[in-house]
Amino acid sequence: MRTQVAIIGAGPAGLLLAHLLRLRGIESVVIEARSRDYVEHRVRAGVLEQGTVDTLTDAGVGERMLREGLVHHGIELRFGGQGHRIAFEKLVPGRAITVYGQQEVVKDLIAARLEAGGEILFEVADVVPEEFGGPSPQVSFTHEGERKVIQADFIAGCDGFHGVCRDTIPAGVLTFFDKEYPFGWLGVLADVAPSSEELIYSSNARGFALHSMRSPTLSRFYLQVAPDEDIANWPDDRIWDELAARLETVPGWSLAAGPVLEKGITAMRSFVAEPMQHGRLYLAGDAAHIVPPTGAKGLNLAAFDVTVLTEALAAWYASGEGSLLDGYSQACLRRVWRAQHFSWWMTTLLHSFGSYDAYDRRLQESYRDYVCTSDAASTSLAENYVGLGRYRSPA
Ligand code: RFL
Ligand code: PHB
Repeated sequence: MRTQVAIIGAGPAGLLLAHLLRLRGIESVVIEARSRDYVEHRVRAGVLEQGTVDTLTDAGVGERMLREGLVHHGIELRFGGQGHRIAFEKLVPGRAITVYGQQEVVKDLIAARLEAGGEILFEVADVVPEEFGGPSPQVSFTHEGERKVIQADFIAGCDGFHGVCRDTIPAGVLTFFDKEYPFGWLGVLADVAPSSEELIYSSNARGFALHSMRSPTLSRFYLQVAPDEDIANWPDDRIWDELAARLETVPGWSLAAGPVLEKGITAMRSFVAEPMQHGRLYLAGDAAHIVPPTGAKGLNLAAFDVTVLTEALAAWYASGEGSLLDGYSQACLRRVWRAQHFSWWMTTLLHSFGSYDAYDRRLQESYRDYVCTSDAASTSLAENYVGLGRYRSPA
């Protein structure tokens, strides 16, 4: 099999890259370890920045998102028995977020690719990116019981944090930056109308809770839990009791409960691999960097990486000009690090840390008070949350 770009991973990064490349007349083959059904039903992110919405819309895959996505002009923070709205329309006029499930983005991208006659090979195994140090990289893998090889000009490693691409880069080439947090998130999808029009990020002595949503009839929640927590310890009644205890902190507000459709626990981690490329292998999305979900940045960063990579590959195919490809990592990392800082900062602001002493807790309270009462501090939160335009390294 021969193609121009071999794309490993059919998450948002790999699928969007394949779609953007096709719009530029560049061929690719996407290979994915899981089944189509699995990737289309994996519940994950929900918040799209304006820039991500614009990218999907401009690429012709935003029609359902524009119809079904929920546009939000603010979020609520709840601390100390009070709610405080971060009003995007006032602090960052003209910018908003769209709440639309990641698996819906994935479904839309898969549908667009298959409709255009593009190829996605699902349920591949033993994937090995090879020869990317030279001009003729290839990817070998097993599909339908047969060993196969894709020969390509370039390999895009879009295989997520636990993928194989990053680890095939020779030792010593990459530098890793890593931080683990002393908690995880228990995520819950519930068949109940949201109790709030906007997202609520709430924190009290019991810990952090987030009320999000997927549609007018589906709610999404997260609870801070121990990093090694066993989901078996969280029967549905306990989840609703704990959500109520952490969210019903504002007088007169109550949480509606309903059937739990899905629940799972995710560890919280920050990670960056630098540079995001080696030879003709380019890492994009979670394969290169992850953030704790508190700032809702992971999917948005993945979308940004692949727009940069598309432009660089298009320039190379148009004229053989390689400077954008050489500068790919640098062009992405400035935004990556802004999102790293923002996600760490939101996480630190909103969670309970067992290691905190009385002094640390007073500092955290002071910062929460500042964010809720200073326009300068809440504008900083708002502009990072909605996403910083086309924030990238100067050429
Ligand atoms: P993905 O989505 O992990 O896709 C990688 C794909 O590669 C496949 N794969 C392989 N395929 C072939 N060969 C191999 N050897 C392979 N190994 C793996 C995998 O099966 C998979 O299909 O990475 P990608 O495309 O970079 O996308 C990144 C996003 O998924 C991620 O950053 C976000 O989900 C993070 N995130 C959020 N991001 C936001 O922007 N806004 C949010 O509101 C938000 N909330 C969240 C989140 C992530 C969460 N979890 C579960 C980690 C909330 C949560 C709870
Ligand atoms: C979600 O709806 O899944 C979601 C929203 C906001 C976050 C993280 C996840 O910060």
